[in-house]
Amino acid sequence: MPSTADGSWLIVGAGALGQLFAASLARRFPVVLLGRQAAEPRIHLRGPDGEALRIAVARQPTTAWAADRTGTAAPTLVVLATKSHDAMAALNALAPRLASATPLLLLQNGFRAQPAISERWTGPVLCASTTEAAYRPPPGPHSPDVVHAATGTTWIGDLADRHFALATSVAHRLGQAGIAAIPCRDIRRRLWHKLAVNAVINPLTAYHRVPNGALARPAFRPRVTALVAEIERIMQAEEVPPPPQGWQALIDGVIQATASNHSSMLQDVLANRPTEHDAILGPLVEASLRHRLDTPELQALWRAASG
Ligand code: KPL
Repeated sequence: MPSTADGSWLIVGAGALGQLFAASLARRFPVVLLGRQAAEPRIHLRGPDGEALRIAVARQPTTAWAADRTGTAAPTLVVLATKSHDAMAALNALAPRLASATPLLLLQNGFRAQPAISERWTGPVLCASTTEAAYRPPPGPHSPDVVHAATGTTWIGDLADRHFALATSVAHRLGQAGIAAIPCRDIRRRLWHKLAVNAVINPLTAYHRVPNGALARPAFRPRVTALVAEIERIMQAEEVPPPPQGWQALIDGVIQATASNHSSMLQDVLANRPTEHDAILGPLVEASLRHRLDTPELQALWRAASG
């Protein structure tokens, strides 16, 4: 079983996070970034202090890489940075060219791709929960490809806690590339905590087309607190330990800290892209049904998001 993250990494998905990871890693390590389309072999990144960086990155369309039979070296790790609903199809397209023990690192939101891919893939599957903030600005003559709005922390572990040495090695390489990363043994808890935050902020901001901070306004408070109370009961039933400050304070803290952000779901809605509502709300809706919990606010959000 591989336990190091040496060698060349393949990053799949040229969204904000995929480009941020690729640009950061490419300055020190061999990396190839795959996206839907052919693209210039460089990423124009605006850093958190406003600095403009142009970083050389090897890039290819995913389909071209998958079809290449010329025997280019297989990657030692694949970072899946697609949207949650595209992750399994991306892996299936690449699988014939990957060694069956190739480790994966999943960067998806929610809790859909993580259990499904952990079950399907033959090699180790690491999951990440990150607070790195990055977005793709609207295209323009001087627009960067990606804006790294704020640095954060990336937690890495696998759902069965079987690959801590590998998680440590991957976190180490990310740290060397300037992405602060910490291996952990409780990634499921961390993913569910992030899911709770996203389940409140993303659908409400996307539905009402408001920035995250609007959810602190009196008009939204009754809905936010009712939703948090439902999520708290689901988490208890699922035996997900609460955050030390409590669920309401956790979620209000993120609303405040990201007040001027457009949530990723609002960005998807505004850009007419499919949203991640299934990956974010689906696991909570299913858990509430499993435990026979009455969750009217969650059900209403689910209906609005799926409709
Ligand atoms: O992760 C986020 C997202 O938009 O997906 C939050 C934390 C809500 C920040 O916008």
